Amino acid sequence: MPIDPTQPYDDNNIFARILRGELPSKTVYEDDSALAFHDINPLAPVHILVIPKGSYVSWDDFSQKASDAEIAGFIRAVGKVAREEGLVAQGYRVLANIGMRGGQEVPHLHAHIFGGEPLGPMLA
Ligand code: IU
Repeated sequence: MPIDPTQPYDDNNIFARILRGELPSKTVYEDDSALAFHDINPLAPVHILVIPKGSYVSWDDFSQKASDAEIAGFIRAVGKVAREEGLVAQGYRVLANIGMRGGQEVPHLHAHIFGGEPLGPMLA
């Protein structure tokens, strides 16, 4: 069920619980500002989620409230994960779903990284 991106941050959303170590994830990368892990329902041979460590529901509040350091850290983490996964030479896709029409289901900002095969014009 897509979420309302203007809702207050829910400390018990699934990604908050992963960040606190209360739930497991297949982590591929972690630094001070971001965590990256394999999506449990991969839609491509490589499907990784990158999340900021700060408590942001969506791109909307992240882009307004996060510090420049948090934003830079998140963007750099996405690029680093793609490089470490060997995706750069063949290309890959970064996608963030935002709110109802974007189809966002988890109310903690996440960037999807897709790769490992030709992706076509758009993922459904
Ligand atoms: P969305 O952009 O909010 O629609 O994507 C949420 C993603 O989180 C989706 O691809 C799920 O498969 C993924 N996911 C996950 O990796 N682990 C979980 O425990 C849950 C969802 I819930």
